[in-house]
Amino acid sequence: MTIPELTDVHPAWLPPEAFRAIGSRRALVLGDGALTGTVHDEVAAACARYGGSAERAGDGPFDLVLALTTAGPLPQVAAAIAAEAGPIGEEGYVLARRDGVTAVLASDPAGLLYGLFHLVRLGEPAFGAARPVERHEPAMRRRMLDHWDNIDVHPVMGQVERGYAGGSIFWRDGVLREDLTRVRAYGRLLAACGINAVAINNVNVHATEAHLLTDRLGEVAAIAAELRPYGIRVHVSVNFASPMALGGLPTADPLDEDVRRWWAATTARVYETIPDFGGYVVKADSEGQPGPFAYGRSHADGANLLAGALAPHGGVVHWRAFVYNHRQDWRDRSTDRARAAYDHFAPLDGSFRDNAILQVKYGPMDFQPREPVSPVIAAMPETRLAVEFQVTQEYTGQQKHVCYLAPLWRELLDFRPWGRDGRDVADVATELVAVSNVGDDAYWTGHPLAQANLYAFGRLAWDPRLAPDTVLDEWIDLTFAPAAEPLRRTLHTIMDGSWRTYERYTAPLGVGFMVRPGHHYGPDVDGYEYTPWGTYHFADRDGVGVDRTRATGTGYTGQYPRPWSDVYESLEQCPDELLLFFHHVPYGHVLRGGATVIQHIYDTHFAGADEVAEMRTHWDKLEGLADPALHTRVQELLDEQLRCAQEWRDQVNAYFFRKSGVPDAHGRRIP
Ligand code: GCV
Repeated sequence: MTIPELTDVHPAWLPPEAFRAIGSRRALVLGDGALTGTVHDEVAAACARYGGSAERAGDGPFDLVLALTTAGPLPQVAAAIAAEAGPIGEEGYVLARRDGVTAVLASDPAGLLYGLFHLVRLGEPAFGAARPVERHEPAMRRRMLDHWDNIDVHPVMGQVERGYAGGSIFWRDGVLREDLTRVRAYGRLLAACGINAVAINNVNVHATEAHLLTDRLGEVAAIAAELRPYGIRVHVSVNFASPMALGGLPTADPLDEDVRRWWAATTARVYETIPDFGGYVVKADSEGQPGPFAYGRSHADGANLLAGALAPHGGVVHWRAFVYNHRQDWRDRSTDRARAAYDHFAPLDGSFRDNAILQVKYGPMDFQPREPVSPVIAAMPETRLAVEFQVTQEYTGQQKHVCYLAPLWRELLDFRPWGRDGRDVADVATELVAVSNVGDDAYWTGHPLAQANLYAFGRLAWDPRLAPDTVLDEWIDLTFAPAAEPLRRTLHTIMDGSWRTYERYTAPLGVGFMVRPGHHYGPDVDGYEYTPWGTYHFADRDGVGVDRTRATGTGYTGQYPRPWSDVYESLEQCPDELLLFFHHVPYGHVLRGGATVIQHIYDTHFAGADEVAEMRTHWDKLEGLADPALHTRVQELLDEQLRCAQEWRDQVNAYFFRKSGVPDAHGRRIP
């Protein structure tokens, strides 16, 4: 296989330079299987560039051995390391260096591939001093990206729903792209950060895309062929009403025998074409998508129908828990969108088949920069759970703003629903899924620095205990290899705290939204206030926030186990950053941090916009240290981020000043 090299696309975290250390070695790659072949081809390509050699057999001497433990006979050093390491788990690998030989060993070829990319991350230090045996195994068995790509260009959403990096890398002008080299290069980038599954189309499955399941299956197979050499399985979003739309049946009732037979036969055909097909993703009874409610059936009935069709082939269904009433009456204060997923799904715990995975957004609302962790995560001990993140920055600056999301994700993964001594979200989830931020843009992600979010998602799905700044360091070292120190320092200065900066200049204290309706970019404090979408802040002249308490509000706090049900219920204990998510308070309410709510709003909005101005100054100083085109692109985007942050600052401050009449304690200008 030729290693994909693209001249018109930024190499992201795999520039040729990242392979220098490996490419100058005498390497042996041992073992069978297609992925072992990929490992060999990667090493051989690096060696062709940097003067090393890559063998598949021979006596050596070798200074790098990448081998399956089942391959024989292993060189002596590798055999000794294998004996010391003992059994190695699925997709895992061990790494050690002794007697001048660096060895990566795995029991399956996928592990070898991940081990190779670990060597790439280490670079020259992998070939320096002796290293004891290190074991690496993924925390999550599936580490998946969902693409919200359409085949056709949607009149409102464009081609990629909530995509900020151009068109789809899969389709163009309504047909599969002729040259899929970029898809293969994408697979390579994903494998290098640990991703092993991709759902290729939007969860809102429109008429054209529904056909990927049947007469356009060849396109799925072609994409799968590009991703397979990098260990990535392809999944497809399906429309629950497919038996009617594609099969001509009068119903899509999950308990109907003909419907069952249709899904079984259709799924069997999928597997005849793509034997390693991953499975289906379903958004049902949500934002206009069809689902089991139409037939008076439950979501377990719906999910189990598809799980049943997939089970004989080893596939899985990802069934999304994002189910709520998007036609709510804003006058009705008793309906609370935040409650919806728990109310629908918690009673169904234990009734899903083994190969049905409930995919839950990290928060109860919708990918806001600050939300409490979804209570569904603690409520379904008998159900396999995937937690869903949003790498695409729908609500976090749309890849025009720098917003490094790993610190947010780490907070979510570290959250302990049962309190200090209980398990955390990373322990409870069996999988992590995220909406991809990639398109046909020359930097993959629109904003060049948004690449770091994609990289960090993969790394955290592999190891949720990694520190965000360590992951950022990895990304910097690979992407800007070799990274000059001022560049590294400045990127940290700009990116480490960028999510908190974004939070400061947008909706305050966890209340969320306040974005322009529809496209969700930029401020509009009342944009959603009198709409059916269920995303309100209830600001009036006296106060702001949503009362979700049991005592006087919607009762949402009761969906959490102790201690959080009590902590969130209590005005005194509720964390400041979530105060307005849980409570409606007067503007003069004093936060745990000491400021009043209104003064906090003013202070954070002034501070957030100032921080963006500082980012801009820091970035300017890098001229000459980063690639000129990349430097200019980031500079232009920082101009836009600054403009937008100032707009947020002024709108939010002016809005609350006008509502409350309370002046800023520091006398700053509020328009
Ligand atoms: C794909 C939000 C987004 C929608 C998205 C939906 C979902 O509402 O704005 O574009 O639909 O989430 O996650 O299904």
